[in-house]
Amino acid sequence: MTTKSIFCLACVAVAAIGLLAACSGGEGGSTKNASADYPVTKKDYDNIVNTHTDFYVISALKDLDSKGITLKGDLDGDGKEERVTARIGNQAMLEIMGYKGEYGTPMQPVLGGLLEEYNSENDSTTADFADYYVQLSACDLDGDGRDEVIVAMGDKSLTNYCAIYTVRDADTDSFKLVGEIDGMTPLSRNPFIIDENKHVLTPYGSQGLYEEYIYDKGTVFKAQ
Ligand SMILES: [Ca+2]
Ligand SMILES: [Ca+2]
Repeated sequence: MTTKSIFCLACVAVAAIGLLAACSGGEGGSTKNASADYPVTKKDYDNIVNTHTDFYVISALKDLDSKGITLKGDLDGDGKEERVTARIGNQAMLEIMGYKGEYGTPMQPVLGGLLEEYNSENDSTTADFADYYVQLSACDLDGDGRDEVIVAMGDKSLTNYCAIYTVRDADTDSFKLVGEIDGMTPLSRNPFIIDENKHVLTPYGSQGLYEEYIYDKGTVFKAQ
């Protein structure tokens, strides 16, 4: 296991925020409000994924309904809005969909089996998922001007996963899964932090340890 040590977890967050040119793609989404000097707020420590921007939506699984949550904005910079939704659909199944143009693409992240387990239990109020959340975020991880979509699910504590999708230049199968990351236990802070290099950090423990993942050339890999 490759790990990197720094002085403290808070230092990671503060340094990342200080150096960060905030994640941003195109314009036009009503939820998109990226800022280069995004202030440190309690909210930064209350998400599964911290992109240091307001460009995310999150909901407790028990609060999701048929309308669900939607992340919308021009993710690929073509001037048109894309949407990603997480909602409770038919037969109480949690559905995650990406929409580009007129077409929708089912997004079926593995998420350590969480999504499958949730849908097999078929009951959003089950005690097993009482403290679980789903979060949709977007950030340009490889600097090509197109946002990647990050679908995350977890309890912000022991069990957290995120799946990374690219937005393809096509109306069908527009959202392609390129990698998944198992989050660590960050002691009440974010399981995943996007740093100033747009790498995904997964902090764990109390000694400032984290693992670092990079998305580049169409794949997600662990930094050496
Ligand atoms: Ca677009
Ligand atoms: Ca990108």
